[in-house]
Amino acid sequence: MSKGTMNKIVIIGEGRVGKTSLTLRYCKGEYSDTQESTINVSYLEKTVQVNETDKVNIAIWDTAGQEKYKALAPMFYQEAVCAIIVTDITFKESFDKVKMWVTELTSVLDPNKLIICIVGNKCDLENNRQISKQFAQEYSQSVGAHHFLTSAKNNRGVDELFQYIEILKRQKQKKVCSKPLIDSIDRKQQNRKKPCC
Ligand SMILES: Nc1nc2c(ncn2[C@@H]2O[C@H](COP(=O)(O)OP(=O)(O)O)[C@@H](O)[C@H]2O)c(=O)[nH]1
Ligand SMILES: [Mg+2]
Repeated sequence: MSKGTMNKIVIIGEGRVGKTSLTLRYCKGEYSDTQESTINVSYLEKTVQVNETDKVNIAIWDTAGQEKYKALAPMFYQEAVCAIIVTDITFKESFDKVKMWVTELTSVLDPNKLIICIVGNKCDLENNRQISKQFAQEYSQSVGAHHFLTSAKNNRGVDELFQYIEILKRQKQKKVCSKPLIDSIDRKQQNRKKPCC
């Protein structure tokens, strides 16, 4: 069995959107309606068996979401393979800073390697929805991000989100790895075209 690598995932978004709840739901299978505010940064790990031979270790870095986290920005983001930007579908202002986060993330991390997911959490509160699915989906696409709907409360879409991140990560790695391979194939072909002697 392979030893497994560590994948850093950062989870960002406004306060009270459900960042900590999603992290706890995924890593510990726990949920609380009276989840206390996170102070500064917290960190949880989970080992996921991807198939019979592969497992991955995921480290989720959770923030307080307030201005405080800005001071940590570059170090906080460093080496993240994925950023999850959480919004609350019942609170449209939770989408206001999404663009700023995308800009900040892509200025610190290589956009070719980074996976960005924009999550609409609290989808159990469909009747109070303020952010349309179509808007969130189109916006996510326009910034090269992937859109997901979750409910940490009802445990909907949470495992799927993290499973999908693993699939996206593998796809990205293949693309990044295949580029030099394509370059080298190109070079070989060019060399072949050269007239001999
Ligand atoms: N209805 C509903 N409430 C949620 C959900 N996720 C989190 N909450 C609640 O929203 C509040 C803020 O959650 P929390 O995880 O602390 O948000 P954070 O500040 O972004 O970390 C808490 O009262 C949670 O119980 C969800 O999926 N559905
Ligand atoms: Mg929190």
